[in-house]
Amino acid sequence: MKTELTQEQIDSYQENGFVCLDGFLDAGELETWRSVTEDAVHQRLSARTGNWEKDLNNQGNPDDFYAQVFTQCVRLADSHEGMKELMFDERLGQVAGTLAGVDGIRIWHDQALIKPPYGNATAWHLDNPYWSFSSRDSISIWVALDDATLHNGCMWYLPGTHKLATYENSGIGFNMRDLFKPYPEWLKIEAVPAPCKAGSAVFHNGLCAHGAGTNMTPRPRRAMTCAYMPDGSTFNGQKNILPKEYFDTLQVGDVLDNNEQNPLIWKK
Ligand SMILES: O=C(O)CCC(=O)C(=O)O
Ligand SMILES: [Fe+2]
Repeated sequence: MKTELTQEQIDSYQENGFVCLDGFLDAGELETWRSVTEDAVHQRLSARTGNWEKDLNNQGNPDDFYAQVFTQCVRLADSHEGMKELMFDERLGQVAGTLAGVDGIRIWHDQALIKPPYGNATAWHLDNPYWSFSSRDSISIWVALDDATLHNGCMWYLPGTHKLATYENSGIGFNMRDLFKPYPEWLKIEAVPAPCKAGSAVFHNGLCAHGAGTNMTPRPRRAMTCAYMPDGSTFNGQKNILPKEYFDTLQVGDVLDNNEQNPLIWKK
């Protein structure tokens, strides 16, 4: 794992709200991430229906637009030991924390995102407004398990929007342009694609606008991702991925420091 960061990469992340680290995983690590992700996704989908192949292709209602954006599996580390080992790697927290300029990193949630062959585009959106904490320093890693290209739905960003975004959000719906309703001035910003080789990692700020194109190939575009919360972040009242029993114990303003729910994977 290539964990060294140049000052230029850190500055670029801070300025643009995203940065691509080419060759983040070596060939052996990439193989491990691929097989662990595949196993964890199959396990999760078979737990859902007992037939992962059907589920992989027909998530929920197959006619739903969103089912064909990607197969989405959240919090795989909760139930898969191999994924837990990958996600709890302190080095991931160190790279994320160094880019974000924070002293500690907790896992918000991991997430496998597999855009199917000829799958729909991922509409422009912000991540942090979905989550149960509000931080201008939240950060996610997006690891390409296949080469991510302009053809198969690589990530795209609106640079600098992490500095402008409020917590208003449009959700991820059918319309690519919905995010521009609360932020019409962003229509003037030129989007930047982040194509990268398999094994590369793209990091983005949870308030940086991003989306992905249609997959115009007959192969899936697989990514394994994890969203991180800066240590010390506080509860904002939203449930998101928190289990009900834990959510019910929280008051707005409480520090989210439960290591079962949000493991601290790195501290400066
Ligand atoms: O993989 C995609 O198409 C979208 C990923 C995304 O929105 C994210 O990682 O926050
Ligand atoms: Fe996102």
